[in-house]
Amino acid sequence: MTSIPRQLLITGGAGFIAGNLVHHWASVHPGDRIVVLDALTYAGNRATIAPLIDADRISFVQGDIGDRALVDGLLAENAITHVAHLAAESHVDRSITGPGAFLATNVNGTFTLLEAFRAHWLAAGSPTDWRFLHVSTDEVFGSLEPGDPPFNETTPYSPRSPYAASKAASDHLARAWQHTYGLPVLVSNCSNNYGPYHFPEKLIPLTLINILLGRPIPVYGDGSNVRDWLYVEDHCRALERVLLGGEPGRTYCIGGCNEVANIDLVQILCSLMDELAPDLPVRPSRELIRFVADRPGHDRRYAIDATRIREELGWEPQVTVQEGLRRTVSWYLAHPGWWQPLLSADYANYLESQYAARLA
Ligand code: NAD
Ligand code: TDX
Repeated sequence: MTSIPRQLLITGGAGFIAGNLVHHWASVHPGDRIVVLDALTYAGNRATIAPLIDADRISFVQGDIGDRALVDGLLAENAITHVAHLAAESHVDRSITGPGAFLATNVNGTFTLLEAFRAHWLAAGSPTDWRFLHVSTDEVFGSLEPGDPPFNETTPYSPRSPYAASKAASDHLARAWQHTYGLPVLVSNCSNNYGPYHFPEKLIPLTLINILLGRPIPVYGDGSNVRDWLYVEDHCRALERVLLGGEPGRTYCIGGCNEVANIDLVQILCSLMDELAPDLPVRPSRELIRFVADRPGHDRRYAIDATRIREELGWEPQVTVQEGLRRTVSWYLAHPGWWQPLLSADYANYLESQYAARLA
């Protein structure tokens, strides 16, 4: 374990996973100083961490990870010793219609952050207990067919969407900065997350909100594509283990061991909503399911073998998919004040651009 107290920079902290990580870290390590850097793109929501900002438990800086002067100042002024880098463009469908932002943030933004942290680390005399955790995805490994063994840390990279390619590029940069400059960098590759504060463009929150609004639930293709679902708090606990106990230069695969076909997942969500939501415009909710045109290049299946992080760092998921989905449904039902403001004109335009043709 690295020394305390730590000054931790969390990039993308107004987003889904990093927002959960901010809450987790503030509660488990109250002595650490937490600084969040987030550009507040469409996916960033200050409300996710507002109680911590307003209570002066964390510092919030609105800005771009690609702004070198801003990042240099922030690292120096806050004497940052640890970075958890999660800021990214994260949605595969958006990467298909507009890949430019993915290269700007995921590739160039990560490059800028690595260079800024390297200069800051060198100026401090290259401390051995500082850390930079680059958070990535299982999508860099490509697509599995049914029966293939799950991805692990030795699986060759084979990204197939613009999003996955941009994340793969950033993973290579992170590892190269460790190998060449000795920067204490760690990389993690995780499977699909779900839970509170998830932006309603992704399958699970989109399904829940469409059910609440009585809108069609779009299932791509025949719904047989498989994802390995991990409750976001389990991911946060894994990131904590990697940041504090992982070996620089090493990669850790993180996954839920919860492979579910999309159509089965949507059916479970419909049943949970029918059970837990008091008033629904359409009941049973499964009547809203529509099979629509497939995502171009849609990866068939993802699955992670998390043996390394279990054996070396003692992590394993604590929340089953049944329990996690129930918690997630309950959270969205209890927090309309979080998600209703997200249903803006921009969001409506996004849905229109994605689904108008597919649902016609
Ligand atoms: P998200 O889209 O919910 O949040 C991303 C955050 O980054 C937003 O708050 C956004 O405002 C911020 N951001 C975007 N561009 C920025 C920039 N240039 N400068 C500063 N901030 C910027 O994403 P997420 O789903 O929480 O994913 C977080 C990270 O975890 C990403 O790196 C993603 O690749 C990785 N990941 C996600 C999943 C998943 O299932 N969601 C799984 C594995 C890995
Ligand atoms: O409306 C939909 N209908 C549908 O069938 C949407 C939005 C998705 N899908 C399918 C596509 C996928 O097979 O559901 C599955 C999950 O889709 P997303 O929620 O968009 O996630 P995915 O593309 O698997 O990527 C997610 O997990 C890996 C995150 O968005 C990435 O950031 C992460 O790296």
